[in-house]
Amino acid sequence: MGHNRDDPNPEDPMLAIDPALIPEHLRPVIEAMCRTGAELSRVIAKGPLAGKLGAGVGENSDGDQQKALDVMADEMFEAALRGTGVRYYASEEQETVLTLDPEGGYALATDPLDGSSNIDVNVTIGTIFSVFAAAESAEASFLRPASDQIAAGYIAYGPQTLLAVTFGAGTMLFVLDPDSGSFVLSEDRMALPEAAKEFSINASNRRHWTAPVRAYVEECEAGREGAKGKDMNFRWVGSLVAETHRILTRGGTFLYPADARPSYGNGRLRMVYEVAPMAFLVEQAGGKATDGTRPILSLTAEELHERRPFVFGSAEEVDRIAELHG
Ligand code: FBP
Repeated sequence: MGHNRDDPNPEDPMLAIDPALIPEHLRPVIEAMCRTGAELSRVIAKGPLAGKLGAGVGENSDGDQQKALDVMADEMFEAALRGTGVRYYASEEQETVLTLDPEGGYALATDPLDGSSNIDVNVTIGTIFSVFAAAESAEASFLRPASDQIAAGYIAYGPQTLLAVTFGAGTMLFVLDPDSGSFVLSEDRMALPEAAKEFSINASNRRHWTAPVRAYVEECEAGREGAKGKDMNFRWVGSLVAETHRILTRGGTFLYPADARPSYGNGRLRMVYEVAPMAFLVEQAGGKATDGTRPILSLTAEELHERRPFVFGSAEEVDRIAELHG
């Protein structure tokens, strides 16, 4: 890094983010996430020139296929977070929690590479992370109310590399300047529009949906002739990070509900390192996030890799979905 972490200098061109914008105690953690995100974005930009990034290399603890880039990203974040004050490191790609620094004050959970089916097709993918104050054990650090998060963020690797991050006082947006290698603030308070014109759900699962989910999608499809009285557009990228960024920017709703497929009784997305951090970011931008009815931030994970139905976006729509469930 070439700079002293105890005395960060905002002018230092080696810093990946302006430390003045980050709570002091979390600076080394966020700096490591940014530096590694910038490195990863260079690998991703090379695509096939960097090797077979989308090649299957094994399975994670839950039987999901791991791609080469999933494993590479996990190794990079784990290595970068050593010495930053992170005591416990939990990753989608690792079955158990690692102790990085027994003296550290934080527990960080991450999906190091989200949207891996999009690696080979040059569509936005990302990194998601959630930070808690470390508790007396790894379990106690992560299996607690989602409202205990002290920070959450995503890095989106798309046409631009972006960081959205919250420390509980709004959601900030940074853009990676490829010339300087630093994340530069572009919005100090993202504001998720209250009303939506777009909805997102994997429609190929329609036959497996519950009645309330089907009813909501039918309302959206009915457009101005239906109960909504307005036309709605449909979008599905297949990368939670890309979907969240679009919705934070121009509103909309996202649903990955429970459905009738075997092993989809709680949807697909993981509570600790996908659902909870996105819920924190969305709520800090003025949106809502539920499991269909209950606010995600009021829920507590019981297992590290558990799944949770996830609905988020513009407040009006998320309320309507809860009403249909009621
Ligand atoms: P990964 O972490 O394995 O990439 O899975 C998560 C995810 O890709 C989300 O980013 C996305 O919203 C969802 O799965 C897509 O699921 P589906 O392929 O069922 O539409």
